[in-house]
Parts: sequence; C-alpha cells; structure tokens
Amino acid sequence: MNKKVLATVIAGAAAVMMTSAVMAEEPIKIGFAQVGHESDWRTASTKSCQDVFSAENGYDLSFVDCDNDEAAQKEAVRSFIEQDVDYIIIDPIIATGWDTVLTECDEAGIPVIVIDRTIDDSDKYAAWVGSNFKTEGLAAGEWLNAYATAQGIEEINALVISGSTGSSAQIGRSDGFNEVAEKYGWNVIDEQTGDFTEAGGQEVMENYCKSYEGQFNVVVCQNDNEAFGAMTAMDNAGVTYGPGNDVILISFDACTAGLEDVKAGKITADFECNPLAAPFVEEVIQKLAAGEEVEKEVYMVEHWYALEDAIVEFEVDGEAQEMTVVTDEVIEAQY
Ligand code: GYE
Repeated sequence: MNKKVLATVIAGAAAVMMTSAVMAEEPIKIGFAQVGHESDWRTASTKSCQDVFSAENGYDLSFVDCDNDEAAQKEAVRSFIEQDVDYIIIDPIIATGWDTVLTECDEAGIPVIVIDRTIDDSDKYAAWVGSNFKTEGLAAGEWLNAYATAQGIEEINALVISGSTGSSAQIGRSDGFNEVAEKYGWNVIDEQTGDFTEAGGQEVMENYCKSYEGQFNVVVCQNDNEAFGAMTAMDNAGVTYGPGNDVILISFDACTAGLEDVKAGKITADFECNPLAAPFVEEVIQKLAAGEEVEKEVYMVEHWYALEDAIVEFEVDGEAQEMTVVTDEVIEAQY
C-alpha cells in the first residue's frame, strides 16, 4: 500500500470511528413539566416541544402533563432531579412558590429553562423564553379604545373572563387591560376566572348573562378557548357579538380556531400569544451545552388580528402597533 492509499484508508477509518462516536453519543436528557392540556395554545406548545426534542434530534424527553396541579408540577421537577436529566424545562402553572425547588435543581447542577409563563419569585434558572403578557393586555385595551372611538361608542362596560388565577399570563393580561381601562375611565363590571378552558368560559359567561343582562358591551376572554365557551353562552342567552353586534368580543392566543372565528365575524379582535418557543429553547440548550453565555430573557414575536373593519391605529407605550387582517392564508399559516 503506498502512502497516499494508506492515508486515505486511515482517514476513512477515522471517519467511520467518528461517525459511530457521534451515533453512540448519549441523547440529551430533558424533563419538561408542562402546565396541562387546557387549551389549543397548550396543545400547540406541547407539540412544538415534542417535535423539537425528539429522539431523531438526539433527545430523550420525559414529558409530564401536570394537569394544572401546582403540587404535581413541583413533584414532576423533583422526579427529573432523581432521574438526573441534563436539563429541566418548566412552564410554571403559577408565578410564585418556586425558589425551594429551583434551589434543589441548582444544587443538583441541572440547568432550568423556564418557558412561556414566568417565575416571579426566584431567579435560579438559566433562561426564560416566552411572551410579554402585559403588552398583550395593553394592546387589547388600546385597540379597544381606538376601535370604540372609530365606531362612535362612548361608553365601555366590560366583562372579563380571566385565565388561571396567579398564572403570569393572567396577571399580565389583567394588569395591561386594567391599566388602559383606568386611563380611559371604563367600567370593568366584573372579572372572574374561566381557568383558560372552554367549559370555564361558558360557565362564567352564563352567570354574566344572568347577572348583567343588558349592561355590557365588551367581553374580554383571556384565551380563545374561553371565548369559544363564552360564545356558546351568549348564543343561548340571545346576545350577539362580533363587529357590528351587541358585544365587542376580544380574545387572546389567536390559534387557528380563534382566527377562524375572527374571519367569521365572531371574535372582533384576537391578540396573539406565540406558543412555538421550543426552537428557541433548543438554542439556549445548545449554548449551555457549549459553555456559552445565554440571554436570560427571550421574547416571542406576536401579532394582533382582526377583520379589515376592525383594523385601527393605536400605540402601546408610545410604539405604533401593526395589525394583521385575517385571511384564509393567515389562518392556514397559523398553529
Ligand atoms: O394563553 C392559554 C393557555 O400560558 C400563555 O395558557 C399561556 C396560556 C394561554 O392555557 O391558552
């Protein structure tokens, strides 16, 4: 064998060894403590994580659906510590009560990435990827002000169906909307939780229709599924909603089914919350694995949706907001 051939053989053998070394590399173990399965948004979030952290992509994902149970979520995180996973992803059901369990993760040397909702009473995590819920609430409020002005509606009497109490998504959306309501002197008649579910939204709206018959012209649902339930309740009570009807119906999330209801003239405006955070979480994990610095907060990009007639100009914190007209193509491209 001449030198050149020998070199080629050695290089080939090295390549084979390298390939098998890569192949034999242990998958990255990830534990994900998901909130539950309460909404379309949640389904999209879960799917996004399962797609990104798949076996094909080199991951071994332990997925726990915590069914909106805070204690079960802490237990899931502790079980991940016991399993000695490489990374823990938490979508915190509520924003507080996290410091002890995050300290345990820290002591076990397992980096935590918080996704979607925030943890507000501990900073013992590597990074957070999610949305600015207060901005979503402010946008809904400022849109409502501009839309009502354009429609010549002088008085706002609003009913709010809020999300799961104590979740940062609920806190942010309520804070943002209430701030605007106070600024313009609106009457927020009531705010009760529908727990981010369709059944919850329907139940709250049934009570609202009985208690406040004829007294409201705005209904704010903090997610699409609550809006679906609220629509059923309003249908049964003979209350009409959507552009040009009795009630201006505002929703958050803007998942496919929500946008379909905007297109059908039922939801007047829908404020997106983008659930596709997993690719950004993967970037964080890759950086951590490479020993690189990561950004502590990564914000998702989101859009505000309506039909042409409900597209108005408004600002949030001095920044002009763009709105997107819902078309079939827009719906098709949505999760
Ligand atoms: O809006 C709702 C889901 O945490 C942002 O949770 C998320 C919220 C979302 O159940 O649909």
